[in-house]
Amino acid sequence: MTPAQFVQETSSTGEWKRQGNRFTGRISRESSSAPGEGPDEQGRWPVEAGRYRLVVSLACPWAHRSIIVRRLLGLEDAISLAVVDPIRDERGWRFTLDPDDRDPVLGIKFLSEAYLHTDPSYDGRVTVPAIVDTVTGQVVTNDYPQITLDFSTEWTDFHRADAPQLIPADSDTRSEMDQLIEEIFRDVNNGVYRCGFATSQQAYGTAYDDLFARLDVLEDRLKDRTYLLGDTVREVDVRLFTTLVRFDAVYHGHFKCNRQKLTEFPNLWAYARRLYQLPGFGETVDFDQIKRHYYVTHDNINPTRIVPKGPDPRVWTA
Ligand SMILES: N[C@@H](CCC(=O)N[C@@H](CS)C(=O)NCC(=O)O)C(=O)O
Repeated sequence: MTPAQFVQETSSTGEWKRQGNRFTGRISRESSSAPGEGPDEQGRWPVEAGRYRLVVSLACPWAHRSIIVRRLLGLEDAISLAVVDPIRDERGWRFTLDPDDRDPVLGIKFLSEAYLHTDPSYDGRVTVPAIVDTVTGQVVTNDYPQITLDFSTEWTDFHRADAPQLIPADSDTRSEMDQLIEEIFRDVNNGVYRCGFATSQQAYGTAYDDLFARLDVLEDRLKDRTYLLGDTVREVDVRLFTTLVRFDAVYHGHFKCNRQKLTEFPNLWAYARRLYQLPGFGETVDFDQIKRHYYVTHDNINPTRIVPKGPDPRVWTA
């Protein structure tokens, strides 16, 4: 069998099995802690503007969700943003885009410092997005699916006046969204990684079939809808967008998701461009960092680390 990019997350039959999220703290309106204090007895950190730092890579689709939602809800002043270098070295994510290679607020050079400060025995992958508490230096959460939901529900006091309702209030629509989120995570968001990190032909083939079967369903769904749940942008649209925007630039070639390009699905392509042109979406996309991250960092898949020149990003705005 070929060597895996991430050995500990690869099954004996070559399937990619993503690690769990180690830090699952919540910043909650219900917290009984006072400002500046740590989590209450139920593990809930207090909502406090200016206290927490969201650490992201602009390349990472999971982090990209949190960047878009923070922007859509107008939380830029309440939750500050730290951006890591898209290229990890053997010590992981680093703050080499900042002066002195150090995050100016947290004072650290590597995200791993915050992980190990919080749990000295941590030996998993150090991942973004992560929310770090600037008072204690601890990682509150790297639980990416919950981070954006909590931005919507727990930070309402700091939302901008016309913030979109990313989570539907109506319970039927909410259930429909939750089911879509699950299917899209399994087959599309994580599906492209299941293709790219598979180390057996069979595991790759299954992931590829699941991915394109799901894209076919979504293509059909979008024939008479502006967004996945109708006329309003929802959390699920953000989650699908961050995979679609990387599709032709990275997943089609690097991860071998190549039955079709995104541009060859008429409805999905029109939908992705519609989102791209909304405030908060296209302006947060950095194709250069996206391509350099994947093609340079996954050197088991791309040992030469050559970054492809195409595709031309101007198709997104044409
Ligand atoms: N926290 C999740 C998802 C976030 C994630 O995978 N982020 C990637 C970047 S897209 C990362 O930080 N990877 C670090 C690494 O592989 O060492 C996980 O552990 O799989």
